[in-house]
Amino acid sequence: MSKTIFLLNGPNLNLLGFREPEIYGHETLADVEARCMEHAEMLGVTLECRQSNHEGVLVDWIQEARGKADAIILNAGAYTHTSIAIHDALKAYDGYKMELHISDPKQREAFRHISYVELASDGLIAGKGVDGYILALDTVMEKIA
Ligand code: CA2
Repeated sequence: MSKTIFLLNGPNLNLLGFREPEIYGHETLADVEARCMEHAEMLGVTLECRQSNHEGVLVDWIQEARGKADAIILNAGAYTHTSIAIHDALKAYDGYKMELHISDPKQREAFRHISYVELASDGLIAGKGVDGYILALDTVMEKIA
C-alpha cells in the first residue's frame, strides 16, 4: 500500500525566492514543491503540498491528515512560535510529525526560540536551507516504511 505524506507550509513561505535570499535562498516555493514532488515519485510515495497564510486553515489540514496521511511535514513559519492551536491539532494526529525549517530558528532572534510545534512533533530538521525539504522526505519515509 503506497504511503501518503502531507507537506504543509505556513505564513509567508509563498514569498520564498522573492525576498531575504540570504536567509531563505533563491528558490521559489513552486521550485521547492516541484523538487519534492519529483523526489516523492522516486521514493514511491504520494505527496500533497499545500501552503496557507492562515492559522485555522493549517489546523484544518492537520485534522484532514487524520486517516488520510501517514505523516505530516510541517513548516509552520512564524506560527511555530505562537500557535497553541497548531500544537493541539498536531497532538491529535497519530501519524509521524516532522517539524521543518529552512533557517535554524534557535540561532536567530530570541522570539523564535520557543516552538509549540516541536513540543508536539516526532522529529526536527532546521538550518539546512531548502535542501531540508528533501532530507525531511527521506527521514519521514524511513520512519513510516
Ligand atoms: O526558517 C524557517 O523555515 C522559518 O519557519 C521561516 C519563517 C520564520 O518565521 C520562522 O521563524 C523560521 C518565516 C517564513 C517567511 O518566509 C519568507 C521567505 C522569503 C521572504 C520573506 C519571508
